[in-house]
Amino acid sequence: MRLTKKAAILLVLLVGMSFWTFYNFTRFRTAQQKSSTNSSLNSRQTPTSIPSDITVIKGFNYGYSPKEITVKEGETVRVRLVSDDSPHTFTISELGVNQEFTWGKDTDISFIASKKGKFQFYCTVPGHKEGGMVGTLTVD
Ligand SMILES: [Cu+2]
Repeated sequence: MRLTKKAAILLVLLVGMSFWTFYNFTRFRTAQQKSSTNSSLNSRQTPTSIPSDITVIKGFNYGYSPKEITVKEGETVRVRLVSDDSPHTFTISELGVNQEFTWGKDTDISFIASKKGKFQFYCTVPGHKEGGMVGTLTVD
């Protein structure tokens, strides 16, 4: 009877210790996982990332990609102009936009879509517009 009691106490102690060890191990693992999640979050925020409200437009001989953009009236339109090759311009006569951009020098511009309508954007470099370097900005 006394022996059984001793054995029971011993058993409770053993089980308790096992749980304690397992609990600490789990806590340690969780902390490790948390810190690795944080560091991967930080590395994702690179300074070269493009803000989501900037539309990237590529200019090439002879066209734009994309060649159709739709915005809301009154919106501030932010565009990053990227040239694949030679100098080009991004020009919208009706909205007073005329920006030159060239290879290796991405150029950010912003303008207000002040009136509704469909406006042609084009390149003023001689021969480019005629070659097909045109696009359409739709203001709803
Ligand atoms: Cu051009």
